[in-house]
Amino acid sequence: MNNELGEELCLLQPIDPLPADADTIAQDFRRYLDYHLGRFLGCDTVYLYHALAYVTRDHLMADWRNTWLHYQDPQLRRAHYLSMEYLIGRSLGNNLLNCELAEPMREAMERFSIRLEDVEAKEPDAGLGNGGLGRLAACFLDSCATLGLPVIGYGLRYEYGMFHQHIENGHQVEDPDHWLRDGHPWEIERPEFAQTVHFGGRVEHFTDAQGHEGARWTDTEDVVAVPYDIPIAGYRNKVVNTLRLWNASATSEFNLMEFNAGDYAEAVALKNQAENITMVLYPNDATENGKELRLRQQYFLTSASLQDVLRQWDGRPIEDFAKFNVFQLNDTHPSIAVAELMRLLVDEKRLPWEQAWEISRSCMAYTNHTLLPEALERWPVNLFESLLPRLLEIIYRINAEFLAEVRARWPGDMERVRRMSLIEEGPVRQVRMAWLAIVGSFSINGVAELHSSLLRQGLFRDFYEMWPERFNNKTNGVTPRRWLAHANPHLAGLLTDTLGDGWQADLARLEGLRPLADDAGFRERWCEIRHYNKQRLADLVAHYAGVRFDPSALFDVQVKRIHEYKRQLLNILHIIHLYNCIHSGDEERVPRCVLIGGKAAPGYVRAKEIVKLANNVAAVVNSDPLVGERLKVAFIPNYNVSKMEVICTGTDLSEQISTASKEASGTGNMKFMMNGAVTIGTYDGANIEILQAVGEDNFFLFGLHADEVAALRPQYEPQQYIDADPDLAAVLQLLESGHFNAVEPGIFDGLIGSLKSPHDPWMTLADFRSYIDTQQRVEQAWHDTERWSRMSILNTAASGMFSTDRTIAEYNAEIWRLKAIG
Ligand code: 26Q
Repeated sequence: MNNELGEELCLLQPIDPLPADADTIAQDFRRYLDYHLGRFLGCDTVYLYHALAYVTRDHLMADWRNTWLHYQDPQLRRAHYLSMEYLIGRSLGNNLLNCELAEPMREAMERFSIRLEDVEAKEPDAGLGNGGLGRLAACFLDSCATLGLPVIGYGLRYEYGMFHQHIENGHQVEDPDHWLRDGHPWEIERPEFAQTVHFGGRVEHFTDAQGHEGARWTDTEDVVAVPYDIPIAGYRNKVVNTLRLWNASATSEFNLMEFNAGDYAEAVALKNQAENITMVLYPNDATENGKELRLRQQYFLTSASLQDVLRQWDGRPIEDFAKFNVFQLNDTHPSIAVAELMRLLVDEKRLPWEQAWEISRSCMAYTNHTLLPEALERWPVNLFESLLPRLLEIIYRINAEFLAEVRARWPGDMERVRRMSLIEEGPVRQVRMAWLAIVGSFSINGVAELHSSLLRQGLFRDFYEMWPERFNNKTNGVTPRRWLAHANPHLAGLLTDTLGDGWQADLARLEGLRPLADDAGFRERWCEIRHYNKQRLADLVAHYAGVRFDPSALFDVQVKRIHEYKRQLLNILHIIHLYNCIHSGDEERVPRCVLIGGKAAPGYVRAKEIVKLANNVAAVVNSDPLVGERLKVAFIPNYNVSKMEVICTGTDLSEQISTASKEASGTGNMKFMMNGAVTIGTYDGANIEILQAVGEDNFFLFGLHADEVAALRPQYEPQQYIDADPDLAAVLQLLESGHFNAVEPGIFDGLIGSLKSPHDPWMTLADFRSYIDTQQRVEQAWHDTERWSRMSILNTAASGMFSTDRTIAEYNAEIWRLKAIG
């Protein structure tokens, strides 16, 4: 049996784990610092971080190799997660936790008078994602490793991750995120497994000596994909899986050209063009349609990954491929995989089309993450034609055979054929990537119950009628290791004292907290920890936003990407309403600190205006002496994973206020709940399942439901709500008066206009009254400290089902069907 290196497998011996006592760790740390990094103990903390990361990585190596050796078993079925995004955040703390190294490491550092936390804080976030979808992929990898599932993550090694956001005069300003500048200690470059990816060129058709037709894609521009592997450690189980990220590099031909061709500059420019592919993450959480570089990225990821899997398959019967391999497509971004696998099987492996299609369709599974029609990916046919001509041919053939099936099933139904075609006709013909993913997959899932059912009834209805058995739901989750055990060490300690160890990988055990909600002593400990976490959050806010939060106030938080459908505007309207109440002498209010954070896509003008409005309202409220401590508002710049680790533990009220039907799931909602926040939310996405789990008494539900939103839309008249509601009228009046933009006249006219438009797709004003009233109920509950702490405990207790361990167990039971190792 040959292994990847072409050596006999038996030459590859497992290696022994390193001793993990504080003495050895301290020694190794000094060796890295002194002999590898060439730095002194008193150097910049960033080098201490590097030394610590290397020591930690060394401790992962033996398990990483052993896990890999396990996976070489030819009888093992494996899954390949294809995603354009992995929003990992920091790795040091998480790896120390999962590998049980935190304590010896802390002890070792104490000998040098170094605080582990200070070193951890030096790690830059790996921000290779935009938001929910990318963070979900990272949580999934953690759970796959913890469950011992043979799953490899494939992605791109962007040189620049998600931009850094800073605020200037209230406006968002973007700075590049050169996260690799100081080196990335977690990765291992493996040039020996590089793959070549083709672009451009043309297709030649031929008939071979046996009379079989074939296609040859020639005159291509080639780019080399070099893999960088990152270890993904399971929780205390000695399993270490792999995240393989591809880096684009020019082929060696470019180097030759530099010497031979007269045009040196042209040669270097071409080299740059090739290496541009993985230069930057597109900072868009909806869609940036039609950008050629984005399509290049998608194909680059997909082709390199599929070739890598086929390389490992080499020498085994291709008929068995689908029995041992499954691909999970994280949204349509890698959905070109459907056509690329066909190309590799038909053109390279010379399989008959029908057999290739059978294999291909049996090993692809697709997850949808959005219902917003404008976010559905479409690519102009002519772009495909010039960039990926062979793939376009393959898509045409898939489409022809698929539409023949549709016609056979619904004879004469031309309208249906038009709707279902992979090619959208019109002035610009476009490839519908979601349709390609559906036609090419055996499983199609949404990410929360409501979302999956809306997909079946709405967006994917035609396909559901054709293949109902392919559709399923997999409600999202979050990993409790990062989001509870690591982020909230004090609460984790209390949980372990109360429930015993092991809840970290068996989150349903949190149910055991329920009876303790009635225990005054327990509630007291709970509140002490929450107070500590709130102080930590207050320090973060003071540091980054320069606003003082008093931990005895209600901490009301909305952090997520800035998008109209998420309705940060509704939150801001409520803040203005509270401001009005204070000014009109309403003494009943509860002291409240409102925190808003999130990034706007750089080209999304309306979202940037929302950032500006949040900042301006904060400035006015915070500097008003009459308001004092009753209301504080802060916008935290550069919201990211490591900030969320602090934010979610110190939040009392979690704002999940999207227009019903628009938020596919949400996952921030789960992080807050797990850490004891109570949600104010609409009947949308996973909020519904959170509500069901925790019960109506422990959740502040408001607003129109999805069906009511749909029914109201054609007759939506925002002016009616304004006329009928003096509070709303007062809020809008203050906004329109220029109170929050005294020196910047008119800058919010567009925003205000959108709220008052009958065509406002997010129907913000329709939910205003219900939101305001529900916020009032929040305050009543907050007044009653005992009631609130009860609610808080019950939220954590009910959060067990929102562990990605449950989500991944379902993916595995119903889609992947992998055998766990160990
Ligand atoms: C597409 C084409 C071109 C450029 C960018 C994109 C692009 C990039 C990222 C489109 C969408 C995304 C990300 C979407 C996303 O994060 N969706 C969220 O997924 C979460 C995990 O399932 C859900 O919880 C959220 O409800 C959903 O909004």
